Amino acid sequence: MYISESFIPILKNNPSEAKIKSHQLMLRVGMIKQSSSGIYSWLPLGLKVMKKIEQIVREEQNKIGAQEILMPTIQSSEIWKESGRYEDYGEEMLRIKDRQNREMLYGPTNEELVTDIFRSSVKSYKSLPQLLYHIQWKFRDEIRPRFGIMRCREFFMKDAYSFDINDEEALFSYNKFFLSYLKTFKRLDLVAIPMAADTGPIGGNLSHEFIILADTGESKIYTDKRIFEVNSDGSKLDKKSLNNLRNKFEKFYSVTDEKFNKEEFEKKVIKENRLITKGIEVGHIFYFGDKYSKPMNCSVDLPEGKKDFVKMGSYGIGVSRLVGAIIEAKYNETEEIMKWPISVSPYDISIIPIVNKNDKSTLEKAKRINTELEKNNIESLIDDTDENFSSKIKKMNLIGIPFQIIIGKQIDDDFIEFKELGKNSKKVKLSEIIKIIKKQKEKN
Ligand code: 5CA
Repeated sequence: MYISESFIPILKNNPSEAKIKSHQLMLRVGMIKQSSSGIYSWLPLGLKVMKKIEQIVREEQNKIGAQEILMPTIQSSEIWKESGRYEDYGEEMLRIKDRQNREMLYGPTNEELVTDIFRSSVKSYKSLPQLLYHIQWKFRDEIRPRFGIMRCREFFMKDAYSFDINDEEALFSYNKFFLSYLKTFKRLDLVAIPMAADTGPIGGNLSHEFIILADTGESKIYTDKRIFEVNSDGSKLDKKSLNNLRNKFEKFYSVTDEKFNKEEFEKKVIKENRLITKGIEVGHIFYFGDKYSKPMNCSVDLPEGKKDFVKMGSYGIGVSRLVGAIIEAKYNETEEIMKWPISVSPYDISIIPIVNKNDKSTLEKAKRINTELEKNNIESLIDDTDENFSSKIKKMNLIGIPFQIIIGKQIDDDFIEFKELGKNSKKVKLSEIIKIIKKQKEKN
């Protein structure tokens, strides 16, 4: 993509309304534009990042056998009255009336809707388990939308729902999501720690929040530092491996605010290992048994002939929130550099030719390089404007594409100036650059 043809509305200065880095940067480089309080449009650069995150989330859901569906954003109040949540949900729910005066709402979450879909067709235990997920917009009329897309009103979420015959099978499903979350966040180059959490309006008694550490996070956490060393490598999708995996994490005290108990913390964690800090909740999983299936009469025939309500869980990832969370985690305060992980970077590499009005040879070279990169599925952003070199570099540093090619006046066809953000530049062959980038991309 050539900058001269792109829609990347960069602002000259940091917008004053933005309090945290991710919000500042996303507005500054034109990733998002606020349309009203807590409601944003996603512009090309921001949408590219979000789509890449979405695709990684999708692939990891598919790997555990979950199937994608798409539900409407507007729901009928009927099913919410059945579950008993229509009144309970309170003012966070955006309620609407249609022209027949029917009560509708913009879905803040979809437990009821998916239970209704499930109960209308599944009647026997033989069809279980089922894992269904969707990735789409949700709306919560947050009392205090803030930090840009981190806590907004309309946001993009992956939500999944599991249906099982009994507690044991349901916990197996829960653990599959537990593992898939660890893998998803790893591919996003994030360290997200599962922490025992409160269930809030979703309900149930087993729940983990996946938290990444960040001073600007809204969740207060109390943990045993050693939990950061636990890893999920090699874990398989069978009951035993998954149980072991959860045990490995749960050995270490690690909770969010609502679950914190001072006495327990001090008893279980020696002083040197205590960490009290802040983090961003990027995912949340729940097991709630028959909380919805019972009032909504969603049951299946059991092998012995009896009927029972299906056992359900739900599993969310804040896809749009992750765009901001990655910036919070990856922004280097001292060097003032944002470097996107290659797996979600809007472009793989930027090409910065020093363009002179009378001499376009550097631009010609940029085009030749781009053609070669394209052949190797490497996507570049080329600054073909005639701005001066230092403002071009500033712009690209701000956007945070992890690699740069700089084409100066002395054109050498064999060796190219190549730079990884935050490191020194070096002269290398194009074939070498292609190798480096491909290798990084393959890691994902
Ligand atoms: N149905 C359940 C399944 S997990 C659910 O809705 N859970 S949730 O309320 O915890 O939301 C899931 C994820 O969505 C959160 O972990 C968070 O990453 C994201 N999220 C929630 N509220 C907002 C918001 N106001 N703005 C941006 N992201 C949000």
